[in-house]
This record gives sequence, C-alpha cells and structure tokens, in this order.
Amino acid sequence: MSTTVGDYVLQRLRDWGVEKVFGYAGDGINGLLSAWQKAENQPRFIQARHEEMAAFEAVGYAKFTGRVGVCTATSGPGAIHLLNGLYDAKLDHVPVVAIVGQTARSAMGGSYQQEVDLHTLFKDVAAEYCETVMVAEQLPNVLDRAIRIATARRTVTALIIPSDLQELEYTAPSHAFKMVPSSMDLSWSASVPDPEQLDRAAEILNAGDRVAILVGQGARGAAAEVTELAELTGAGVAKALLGKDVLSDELPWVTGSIGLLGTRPSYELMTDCDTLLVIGSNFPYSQFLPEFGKARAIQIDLDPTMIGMRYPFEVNLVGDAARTLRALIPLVRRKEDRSWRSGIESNVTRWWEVMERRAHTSADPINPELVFHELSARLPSDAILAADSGSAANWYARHVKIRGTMRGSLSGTLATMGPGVPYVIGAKFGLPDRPCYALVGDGAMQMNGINELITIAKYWQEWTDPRLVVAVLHNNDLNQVTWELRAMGGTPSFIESQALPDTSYADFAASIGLGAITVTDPDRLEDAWREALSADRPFVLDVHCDPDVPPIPPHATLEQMTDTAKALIKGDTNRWGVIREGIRTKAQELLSSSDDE
Ligand SMILES: Cc1ncc(C[n+]2csc(CCOP(=O)(O)OP(=O)(O)O)c2C)c(N)n1
Ligand SMILES: [Mg+2]
Repeated sequence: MSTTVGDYVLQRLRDWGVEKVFGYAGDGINGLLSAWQKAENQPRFIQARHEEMAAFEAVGYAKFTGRVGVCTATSGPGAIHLLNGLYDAKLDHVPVVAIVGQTARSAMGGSYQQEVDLHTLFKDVAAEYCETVMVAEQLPNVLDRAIRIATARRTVTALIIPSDLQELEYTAPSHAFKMVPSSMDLSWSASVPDPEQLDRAAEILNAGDRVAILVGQGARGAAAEVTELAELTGAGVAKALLGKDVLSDELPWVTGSIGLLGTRPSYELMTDCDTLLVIGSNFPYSQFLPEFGKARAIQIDLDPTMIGMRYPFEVNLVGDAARTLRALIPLVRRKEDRSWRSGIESNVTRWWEVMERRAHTSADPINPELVFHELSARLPSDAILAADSGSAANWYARHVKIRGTMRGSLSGTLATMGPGVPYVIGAKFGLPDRPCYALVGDGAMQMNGINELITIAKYWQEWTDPRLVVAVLHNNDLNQVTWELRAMGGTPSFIESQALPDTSYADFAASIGLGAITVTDPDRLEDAWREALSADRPFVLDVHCDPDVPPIPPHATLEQMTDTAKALIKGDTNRWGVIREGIRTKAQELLSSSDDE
C-alpha cells in the first residue's frame, strides 16, 4: 500500500513526538481522517464539540505540559471556528500548530463550496508561519518548520492542505534544484546576557533600598533563582496572572497577583519600592507599576522583540530567566536592613486575613469568594486549575493559594470567555494523573462549557485519574461586565444584556453520567467540595452565587466603593445588605492597614 500525503503528515507528527491532536472532522480533511484510520489513530485524534474548543484544548495541553499543541479542522467553517482559540495561544505565547483542509486544488479560486481565503484568514494569527501545501515534496519541510517556528517563537503556525493532495501518493523532495530537504533535530541553548550587562543590573539592585520583583510566566523554571535573589535583596515578589503558579503563595514575601485582579500587598509593593525587577512578564497595566521616575528598573525577558515595554526600564536583559538570574546572583550583595522585607511580610499576613474575612461575609445565597476560599484550603498539591474570564478570574487571582507543584492558567492576554473547560480537557490528555479544576461562570458555560462537558463524558473513563471538577459560578448574570458597567461613572447595568436565562448545570451533567450537585447553602459548600474532590468521575459543582459581591480592586478607596454603592441603589438592585457588608470589610481593611502607620 502506498504512502499518501495524509499518511506522511501523521507519520511526521509521530516522529516529532506529537501524541494528541485535538480536532473536528469535515471533508476538507477527509484524506487525513482516512490516514488516521489506517494509522490506528496515532497520534490520537481527540474529538471536541466545536473547533474553537479543539483549539483551546490544544492551548491547555501546551500550557500545562510545555509541549507543542496541535489542532485540526476542515476547510472553511472549521478553520474559521479555530480562530479564537488560536488567538488565545498567540497572545499568551503558547506553541500551537493548526492543520486545516482546503478546497481541492482544481477548484481553488473558483468561489467553490466552503472555499475561504485561508491565507488571509490566518495571516495575522499565524503571522510567523502559514503555508499552503501544493505538492507533496514540500513535506516534510513545511511541517517541520511549522513545529519548529511554533516552538521557538512560542506562537501559532498553520498548515493548509488542499483536500485532494491529502489523498495523493507521497513523494519526498529529491536531491535537485528547487527541492527543500528537512531534518528534525532541535537542540538549542537558552541565552544569557553579557557580563557587562549583568554588572549594570547588579549595580541597580545593589543601590536600591526597597526592591520589588514582578514575575510572569517567563520565570517558570526559575523559582529557585527568584527565591534566592529575593532573599538576598529582601524583595517582595508579585506575580502577573500567567505567572501565578511560578512561586508558592505560602512564601511570606510573595504578595500574590498584581493589577485590577490583584492584591493590596502587591499594590503597596509597587507603590513604595525604589527598585523594580521584572522577570518574564509582559504585564500590560503600567499604572500598577511604580510611578515613572520613582523606581530604577530592570527587565529580564527571553524575547528581544517584547522587552523594554510597559515601563521605562534602565536595563533590559535578554536571556533565559533561570540562567540569567544564576549569572546575576553572585554580583548582588545581601541587604542587611530587613525592614522593607518585614513590612512586606506583615502586609501579606494582613491581606490573607482580609481575604478570610471577605470570604466569610454573608451573601445571598453564597459568597463566590467563599467558594474559592474553601477550594484553596482543600486543593491537592498537584492540582491543575483553569479559570475562565469573568468574576472567576478575580477570585482565582486573589483567593487561591498556589503551593506544591500546582499549575494554574487562564486566557491571560486575549481574556476570552470559554477556555476554562477545554483547558482542563487538554490538561487531562497531557497529564491524566493530575486532578484538574475548571472555575467557570454560567455565561461561559452557556457559551460552550456545557457542550464540552459532553467531551468529558466521552473520554473520562480512559484517564488514569478521573478527578476533574467543573465549578460553575451560577449567578444568572454576566457579572464581571455588570460590575464594569457599574464602576463606569456609576452607570447601572443594562439588564437586557447582562441577565442570563436560568438553567441547571448539575442536571445537565448528571444527565450525561457525570457526578453533580447543586449548592445553594454556604454551610454545604465544604462537603460539596469534599464530595467533588473525591468522586470516582468528573464532577460538576453548580454553585448558586450572589452577583452583588463586588470584585473590589486593590486600589479602590472607600469613596469609590460608596459611589458604586450609590449607583447600585439608583440602578438595578435593592441588595443594600450585601453592599453595606462589602463596604464594611473594605473599611476594616483600610483601617487595619492604617493601624500600622
Ligand atoms: C468571547 C468573549 N465575549 C465577551 C467577553 C466580555 N466578557 C468578559 S467577562 C464576561 C462575563 C462573564 O460572565 P460569566 O461567565 O457568567 O461569569 P461571571 O462574571 O458572571 O462570574 C463578558 C461578557 C469576553 N471576554 N470574551
Ligand atoms: Mg455569571
């Protein structure tokens, strides 16, 4: 039997070590699908409910395993559906390769059925590499490049393969003009800046009295070095959201998340420092960094095209975080005055007390902060967490304490709704032994999460550890946007756009054989988490949450809180009790921070 182009594509993916491809069928990739059949499903084709979900699953797989994610879809509509998931990968710098079909070559350009200009469609998302394979001899080169470029640049690449070509016999490039051979090995070492550049950075760190460090996902793998440098300099360390799992929140000088969803000690760290070191982060909101001119700043980043933005840095070191820090540490003197450090630590202690208090503020029926607070206390130390965009991202950022080998992510830069459930499906296919948790709003569940529960039901029995919990924040509201509207000069929310139809996520989950409970009583929450975490199958916790618990940003003043409350009273709620409670905890927080001053 001859080898077709489809056979060869799968063979080459296997050679690259690709084990899973997340996708959805269609006749634009029939040649690939029949090759899959012949190849006894190697690499494994994982069927999502929607191509966007397949792309998110590839992103989740890539984020949590550190390997390249691969997804596939048919021409036209299938390729179009992939787009949002691919943008999520591109914006969060995750390597994903998309392999899509196209109209047969004989019909291309003929406005044929399902013919879409895929080059133009993918031009932006796969800007680094997007190729249409027109003859067999382009392979393996174009596939190898798609994988190498996605990996090296941590981005999205796309291969478009016309349907007829997939079924033709494969012929390799020959030793001749106009042929491009290829090879697979990929061995490279991470870069370290020159000694003179490291000296410049060390001078700044040694001159400062109050050092702040901000880590992002680029610092993953450099936890030991960040810890050593923080000990030497007496620094506090804040974490950008994609770097939340870089350092344990049990370390007393880790101030947690930064930004609108961040913590008060991170805000104070940045407001009061005189020296800033940013490691592997592209955190965009410079208003949460020190005021310009107030701190001397250094950045370390692997990517010279992304460095130097976001703050007027004095030194920009291009290099791998761990290796650069290892070279920098011997040049840094230990700061003997530890007063800055001890101030940070007491801010952090106080913050966790505030969080505990906020979580236990009464609400109707359940305070969403309590959901995360209870979860955090119970999480296995090897948990994998995915938060969806929405209020869940706030509570994940602030209430979940990372420790052990936990991993956590969300759509950091695109901040799209929808990846929560598919991310953990991707994680389960890469790391099936680890317990996974998706923390998702009811809007995101209605958008697509509920459909992806069907994918979980289809596959869970083959996972070595079936624990996968989807916690739904059931508030019948697009709550994050509702709060944004309310905060906008006191605008009340627009009910027509914000209210969601009520439905039971637990009933749906149970109807497809998953474990499920509905929780409407905060006193039942602890048991509900226990049941979900020890279930013998994936579990949906349908938690009825109070939409009037405000996601208070760390820099909010009492006056702003009160203004928002006034807008609420004018607008769409008569929930004055909850609002008053929110203001009271905020006032307590502000009062307790002024006690020390
Ligand atoms: C695809 C997409 N559409 C719209 C938005 C804007 N948006 C951000 S959060 C949010 C509300 C999410 O509601 P839900 O999932 O119910 O979570 P909640 O905030 O209520 O907990 C919306 C509409 C977005 N980020 N992504
Ligand atoms: Mg909601």
